[in-house]
Amino acid sequence: IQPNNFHSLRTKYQPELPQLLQLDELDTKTETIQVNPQIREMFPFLCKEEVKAVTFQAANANENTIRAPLRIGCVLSGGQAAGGHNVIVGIYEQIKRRHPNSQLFGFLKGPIGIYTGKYEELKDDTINYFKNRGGFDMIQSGRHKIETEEQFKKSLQYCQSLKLDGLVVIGGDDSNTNACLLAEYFLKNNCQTSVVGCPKTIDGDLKNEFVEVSFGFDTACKTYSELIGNIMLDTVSSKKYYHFIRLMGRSASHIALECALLTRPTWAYIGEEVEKNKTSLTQIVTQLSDLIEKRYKQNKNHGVILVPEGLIEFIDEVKILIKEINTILAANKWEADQVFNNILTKLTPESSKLLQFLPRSISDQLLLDRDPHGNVQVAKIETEKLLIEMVQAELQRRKYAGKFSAISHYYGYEGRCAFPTKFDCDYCYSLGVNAAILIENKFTGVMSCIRDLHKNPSEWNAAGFPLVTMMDVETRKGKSVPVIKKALVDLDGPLFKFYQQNRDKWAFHDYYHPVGPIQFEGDQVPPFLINGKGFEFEEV
Ligand code: FBP
Repeated sequence: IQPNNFHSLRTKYQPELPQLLQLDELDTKTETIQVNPQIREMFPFLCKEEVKAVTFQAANANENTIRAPLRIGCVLSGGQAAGGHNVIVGIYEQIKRRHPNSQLFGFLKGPIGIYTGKYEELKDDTINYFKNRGGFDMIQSGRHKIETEEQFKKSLQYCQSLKLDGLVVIGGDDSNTNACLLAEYFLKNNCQTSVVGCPKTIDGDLKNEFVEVSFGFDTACKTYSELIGNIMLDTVSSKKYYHFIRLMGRSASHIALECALLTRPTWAYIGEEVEKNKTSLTQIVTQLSDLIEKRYKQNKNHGVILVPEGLIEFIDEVKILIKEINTILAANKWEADQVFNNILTKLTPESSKLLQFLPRSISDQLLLDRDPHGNVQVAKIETEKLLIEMVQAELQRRKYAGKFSAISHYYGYEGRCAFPTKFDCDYCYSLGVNAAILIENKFTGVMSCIRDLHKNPSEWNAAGFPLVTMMDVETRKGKSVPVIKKALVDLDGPLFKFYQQNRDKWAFHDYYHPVGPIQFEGDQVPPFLINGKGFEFEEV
C-alpha cells in the first residue's frame, strides 16, 4: 500500500472502545428473560434452565488471575456489510490482549466453510491489512445454511478438532437463526464450543428490543445519500430530469427512509406504507403522474424519486403474483425458455393478466431463480424502470403538456463494501471484542449486543442476549420453524412520522439536502434508525 493512500491512512485508526470493554476484569450480571413457550420446546438444551441475558460491570483487578489462550473461529454469512472486518479485528485484538498465544480461525466463504472444514488462521499481517476496511474479502462470505444432520455433524467435528472455545457467526436474521440451531446442537452433543452471533445487514431489519441497529446500515445509507445529494445538485442545476433511484434493502424500507431523512427528496416510497394502504401499482403511477403535473404547473420539470428495492413485493397484486409464482416454481421444473408460457397456464386469471401486462423485462426478472432462503431476488428487479415506463405511458394518455425526461439509477452493491463510517468501525470493533468476552465467559446461543449507540462510543454498553428470546415460530414449506423476525419500518414511529409530516412540503418546494461524502473525523451523526434517541430533528 502506498503510505499516503486512503487505505493506509484508515488502517492507522484505532477504533474507540466503550470504557467498560477496556477494563481488564469484568463481572457478569445475568437477568432472566421470557421466551416464547413454543421456542422453548424447539430449543430444549438452550432453554433447559432459565434463559438469561448478560451484562457486564467493572470488577476488582486481580493480578493472580491465570488466563489460558483462547481459540475462536469466525464466519461471515450472507450479503456484505461495511464493518465486518472490524468485528474480526475486534475478536483478534481482544483474545491477543488476554493471552498472546490465543488463536483466531476464519472459516472461508460463509457457513459452507464450517461444515467442509475450510479455514485459515488469521494473523497480524492479515488483521492489520483489513482493519477499518470495507468488503468481506478477508475470508469471504456465502449464503449457504447449515441445514442437514450431516452438515451439523461435520460442523461439530471441525469445531472440535480445532478445539474451539467459540464460534462467532457474523450475519443477519437467517444466519443468526442458524447460529442458534448450531448452539443447540453443540450443547446436545456435549461440544464445548460456544456460539455467539453478531448483527450484520445493511438492510437494518435485524432490529429488536435488544439490537439497536445492525452494522453496515450506517455506511450504506451514508454512501447512497452522498450519491443522491450529488444527483439533487445536478438536477436543480439543469432542471430537466426526473431521477428515479432504487435503493437496496431486500424487504424493509429502512434504507429508503433513512436516506430520505438525510437528503429530503421530491418523493420516497416506503414499502410498508404501500402495503398497509394496499396501494396498487396503478395508484402509484397515478400519484406520481399527479405529482409531476403539479410540479410542471410550478415550472418544475425535474425531481428525485426514491424507490426501495423491496417496494415491488409490498404492492398487493404483485405480492400475490410472486406468492403464486413461488409455489408453481417450487413444484415444477421447466427449461428456461418455457417458464413464462407454462407459468401463465397455472396462475390465477388476475395474476396471469398482471404478468402479461408488465413489461417483459420485469416479468422475466420476477421469474428468476430464488435465493437459497427462497426469497425473490429483488436486487435484480428494475422497479425504477418499471415506474418510469408506466408513468411515461400515463402522462401520454393524459396528453401531458410538460416534458418528462427520466433517468434510472440503482444504488445497491456500492453501499455494502465502502470504507466503514467511523460509527461502523467503532461499533463493529466493539461487537467483536464483546463476542470474545462472551465466549471467554462461556455464554452460548447469545447475540453480541452493543447498546446506547446514540451516545459517544466511550459510553456504549455491552450485553449478550439469548438468540431464543428474539425468535418467533413461522410456517415455512408446511413446517413450523423458528425464525428471527425481520423488523419492518414502524409506521407509528418517530422517523416515519417525521417524513410523513414533511413530505408534501419537500415534494413541491425542493428542500434537497446534499450531505456530501462520509467524514471520518469530527462530529458524527449515528443512524436515525436508532429511533431518533438523543437526536433532535431539525425542522425544515
Ligand atoms: P443480507 O440480508 O444477507 O445482509 O443481504 C442483504 C442484501 O444486500 C439485500 O439488501 C439485497 O437485496 C441482497 O442482499 C442481494 O443479494 P445478493 O448479494 O445475493 O445479490
